[in-house]
Order: sequence, then structure tokens, then C-alpha cells
Amino acid sequence: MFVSSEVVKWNIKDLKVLDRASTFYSVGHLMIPGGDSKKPNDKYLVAYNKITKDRYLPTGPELSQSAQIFDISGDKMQLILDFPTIGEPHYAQAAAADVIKGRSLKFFDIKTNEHPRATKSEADAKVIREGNKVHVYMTTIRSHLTPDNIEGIRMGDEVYFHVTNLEQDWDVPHGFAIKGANNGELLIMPGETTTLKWVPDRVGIFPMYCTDFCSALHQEMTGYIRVSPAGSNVPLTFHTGK
Ligand SMILES: [Cu+2]
Repeated sequence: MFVSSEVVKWNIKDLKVLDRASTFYSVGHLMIPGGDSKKPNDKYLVAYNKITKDRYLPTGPELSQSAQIFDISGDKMQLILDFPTIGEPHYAQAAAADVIKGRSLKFFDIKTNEHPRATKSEADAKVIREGNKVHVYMTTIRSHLTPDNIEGIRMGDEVYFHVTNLEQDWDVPHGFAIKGANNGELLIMPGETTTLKWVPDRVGIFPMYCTDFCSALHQEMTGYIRVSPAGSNVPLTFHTGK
């Protein structure tokens, strides 16, 4: 086996080497959990290695890199986990799970969502024209968008989708995208409201859809928008599932 690098544990007082451990392959960076805090964790060391070569399946434009966690609490280092990473992180940070666990927010409480464009129930979903600006107040919940059919958008309009994720469950974000839009997509956490601006560049029917797999019926989270020519008199209408 090709070993090009190693980590070394020193006794700093008398500069004595206590232990050496091979890494696979070249250490790029080392990380100690909490290394940027006042209380670094002196029990673990993570080696982020480059030049992984033959360790993982050679797929994709960039090979997986490898990382290794050592228990450094004793004089002898012990390899306790060896895992692939994408890229060799140049500035990684780790913390003990209990530092994070009790303080993480699982979802935003919809009742305390004070976003001015929030839509707190499907009954409140609406589409409003203000000159050439169209505001779509949309909701997402498994497994549909409300509204999911919109007509009366015209060339020259700017369309703002203010999407509220009505879910009140952990780990159920929804995404939102328009086919052919030039900007990115939204990722909306449960209870959150975010906005996507879209300026249609041609007449036609445009699919819109959830981009985050959310259940077996994820594919149902889709809808259509008709864009009519500038100056057309197609009335602004919207509905769901009809
Ligand atoms: Cu979804």
C-alpha cells in the first residue's frame, strides 16, 4: 500500500516522538474539534487527505478525498473512522454533538412567521396584479402547490412568487423552480416564506415544481403558468387542482 504521509504525536516537553500513524494519503489539513474555540477538544484529531487515488470508486470529475479521525487521548494514536469527503476541506470545523443538538431549530413556527408576504393557509393563497408586477402568494405542503394553475401573466410582467412552506414537521423543506428561469430555485424550510422573481422571456406554458424530494408524491408538486402576449386581455385567474 502506498503511504505518503503520516501524523505524529509528540511529547512537547522533551520533544520525544510518542507515536506515528499512516494516513491515506497526503495530509492537506489537520483539524481538532473546537479548535477555534476557547475549549478545543484534545481527544480527537481529523486528518484531511489529498491524492486519494485508488481508495474509492473512480467516478465523477473529481475523486473522493479521504478523511481519518484519530483518537489522540493516549500516547498511542488510534484510527477510529476513515471516511470519504468531497474535496479536501481547507477550513473544516467540528464540534461535539451536544454543543449543537439542543440549540438547533427543527422548523419555523408558522404562527410566528411575520414575513409581510407570508401566506398562512391555502385559503389565503392569491395572485395580485400591481401594474406590470404580479405577486403570487403561494403555499406548499405535501403534496401540492397552491395555486398550481395561473393564467393571465403577460410578456413584460415581473412575477414574484412568495412561497410559504406550511409544513410543521422536521426535515420537510420544499423547493420551488420555474422551468427555463435564468435564476436559481428556492429551498423553503418548514414555516418559512421566501421569494423568487421571474421575468418570462417568451409566450407559452411554463411548468413550476418542487425541487426537493419531499414524499412519494413529490412529483405531484407541480403546476403550470400561462404567459400570454403583451397587451393580451386574458384575465388573471388561479386555482388548484382543477
Ligand atoms: Cu415538495
